[in-house]
Amino acid sequence: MKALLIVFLWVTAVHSWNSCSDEPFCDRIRNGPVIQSDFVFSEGYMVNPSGVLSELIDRNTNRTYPISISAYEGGIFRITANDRIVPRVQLEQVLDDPALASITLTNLFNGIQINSGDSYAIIEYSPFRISIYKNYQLILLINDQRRLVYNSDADDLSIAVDFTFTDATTAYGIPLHAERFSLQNTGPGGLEPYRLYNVDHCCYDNFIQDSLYGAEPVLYGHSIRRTVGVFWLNAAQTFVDINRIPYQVESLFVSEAGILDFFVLTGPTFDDCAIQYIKLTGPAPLQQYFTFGYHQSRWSYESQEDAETVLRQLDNYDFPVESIWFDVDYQDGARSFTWNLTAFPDPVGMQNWMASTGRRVILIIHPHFKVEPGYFVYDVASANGYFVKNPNGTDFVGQGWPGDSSWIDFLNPEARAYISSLYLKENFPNTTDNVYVWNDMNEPEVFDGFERSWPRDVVFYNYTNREVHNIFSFSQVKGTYEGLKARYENRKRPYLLTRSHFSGSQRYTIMWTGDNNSTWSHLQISFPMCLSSAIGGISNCGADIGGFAGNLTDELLQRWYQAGAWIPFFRAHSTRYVERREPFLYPPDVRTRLRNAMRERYYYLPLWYTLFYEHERYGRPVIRPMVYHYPSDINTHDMDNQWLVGADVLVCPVAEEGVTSIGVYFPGGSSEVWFDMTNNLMYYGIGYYSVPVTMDSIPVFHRGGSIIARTEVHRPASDLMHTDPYSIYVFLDMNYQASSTLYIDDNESFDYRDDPEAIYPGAVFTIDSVLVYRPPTTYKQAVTRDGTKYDVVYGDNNTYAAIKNVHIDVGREMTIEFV
Ligand code: NBV
Repeated sequence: MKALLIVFLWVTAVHSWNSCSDEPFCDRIRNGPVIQSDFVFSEGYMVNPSGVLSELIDRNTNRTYPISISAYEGGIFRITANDRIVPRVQLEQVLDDPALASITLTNLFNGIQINSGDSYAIIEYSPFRISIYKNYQLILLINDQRRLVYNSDADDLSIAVDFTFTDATTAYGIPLHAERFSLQNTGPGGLEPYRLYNVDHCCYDNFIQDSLYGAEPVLYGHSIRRTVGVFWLNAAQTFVDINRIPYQVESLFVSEAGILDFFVLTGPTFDDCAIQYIKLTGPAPLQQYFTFGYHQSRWSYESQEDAETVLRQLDNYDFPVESIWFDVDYQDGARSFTWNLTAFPDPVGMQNWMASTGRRVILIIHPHFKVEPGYFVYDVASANGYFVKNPNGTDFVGQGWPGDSSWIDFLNPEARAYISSLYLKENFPNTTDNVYVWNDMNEPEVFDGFERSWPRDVVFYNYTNREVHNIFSFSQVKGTYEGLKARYENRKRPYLLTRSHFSGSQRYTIMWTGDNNSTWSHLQISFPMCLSSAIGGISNCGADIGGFAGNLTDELLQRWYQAGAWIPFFRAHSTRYVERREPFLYPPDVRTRLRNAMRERYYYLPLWYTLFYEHERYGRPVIRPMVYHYPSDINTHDMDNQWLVGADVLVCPVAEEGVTSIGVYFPGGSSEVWFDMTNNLMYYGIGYYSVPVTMDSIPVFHRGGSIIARTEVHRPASDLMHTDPYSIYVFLDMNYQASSTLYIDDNESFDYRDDPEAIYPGAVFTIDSVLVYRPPTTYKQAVTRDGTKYDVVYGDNNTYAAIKNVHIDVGREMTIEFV
């Protein structure tokens, strides 16, 4: 008998996160009737060496705003219009002191033209509009749709501008969202705009425009011909609409407060734009070598015994690891800068023991402090007015880990300096030289607030939360970084992880994508999230390996480790509410695969280190979407399920269950060849290809024309690898050429900045093998500069020619010639 069951489902959206329609300022500007504004750029301008100053006149209100248009080095324009009526925050501290460029000015019929290098801006007086040109091509229109809004009433400080990327078919950037790399169309009647307002948004859904933990308001428009960027320097709640129409991307930025202040990154390539953005907001300083290894975390390792057992077990089972992370439970009643000495009877002993094994201790520190007279931080902060305030001037109190809590006003330099000083060894009891930091819950988060956030009218040093919300964490991590630097008397590079971030945070910290779920979908979304973060200036990004919330299958965990090994920040972390999942807890076959994934990471530590060094020096992101290096190949434009580490390593993770093959896109056309060194296979730049996969690994390919130096001796931690030999793999391109850079230094100090050619006494750099892929079949010997000869052997159907088990010193100038 068949039964027909009809089920009606009513799904009511649980709407706990604000979107534009819930925010009156945005609803009015974006969803209300479009009122074309009427601004005029005054002809009475003044010229200076790098720009023009004038007045912007709102003809509807007759208010005037001082406006400047200036050029910065490297192809960047900045437009700033300030407010005379209501003093407003200017975010100069976010910038890394970018250098101004010189301009020349030409008068036009209804405006002026400002030239800088190969770019120029045409400013039309009335109606006010700016057109940006690069190499005589129009690339961006500002206020073309006359959506410019500048509200200057005490109860409404909102601003808005429309941008039209006149040569663009896709849009990227404005992290952090749980979204594909290529942004979706939003617009009235369609999706809500992307929101930038730092909030704790645990276990977020995917493919949404909701805001998450951090905000980098930089948007890129891209076509096969060019990339153009807009960096919206505003720390207030902001909504961004994207409208992809044929050959153009229209965008509307709406902010709740702040001045009108934005930069145009004129490109013309993706690479140029990313570098221009880093010129403005600064590169991430090179982290210590150990930071690129594997990190073990969980909320929480609740006792010293627990933590020590975890590390011992990792060692017993031969898993390499760099650090153990201590979540809130190490503290005494969630008071920052204290220890729970019952659960951790000998923190110093524990730290020293971990140091003796080459491992670091990472401690969580929150921005909220227990309201408790007698707690030393509370006493100092409350007596000196270091906490953020209610509008009536009293300390703002909300619920945090320790119950009633108040939050440090990190925008107040004195308050920030006080907290910085607490990181000094003498002020942080029971800590040793072996401590680094993790700043959590710094959106900031308050348990009893709407969206777990503060009221907008909480008062900072100078401004309200409404105006500076998104730079709270930026200001905190600046203080933490400075505190750690002082703690180590400048000897060691600080290491710091933050959950919340803003443009420029990369100068102080690395970040992670917050509380994700242990699902395939969250594994998949972690790739575009970190790729977007990378073009938003923070390359050192990672997602909790295995996912934070929920239990997961062994298969998903293995795939997560395999993929995570190719994302900069490689840390397993989970909530206390899920089963323990340290790698040694699994059956032998799973353990082997997890270990292999981790070892793969360690083989490539020299690559990660080199790329982050180059990032600091040149500004390029470290992980890159395919479109970054193949901008004119339209197939790459929406691609985010595979990515490039640097320019030369192509990673194609398996992020679906039960898969036996995956489609890999090999870019570059007939001039490129990609090498699979696990299976000794070559793929030409042929487009999509179905590559077989097993549970044992994920496909990774090396670009012909590159060289990779791997460290292949298995060690418990990276500290123990510093004198290990390099194995060199040379992947010849179609012209039988290859070149790359390997960067080496002392792994922890700042000395590399003083002398790029520094010699590190005692350092040993040797090579134990050289494999040349796609070799001519005529090689017989390899001869070093000093005349030593080694026999060449051919491997696997002549896929490579090699010298193996050699010991060649490369600590001085060296050549190895295959003849
Ligand atoms: O400190 C506990 C967690 C932490 O494990 C996680 O990584 C953070 O994203 N933390 C959030 C606070 C959770 C508050 C409910």
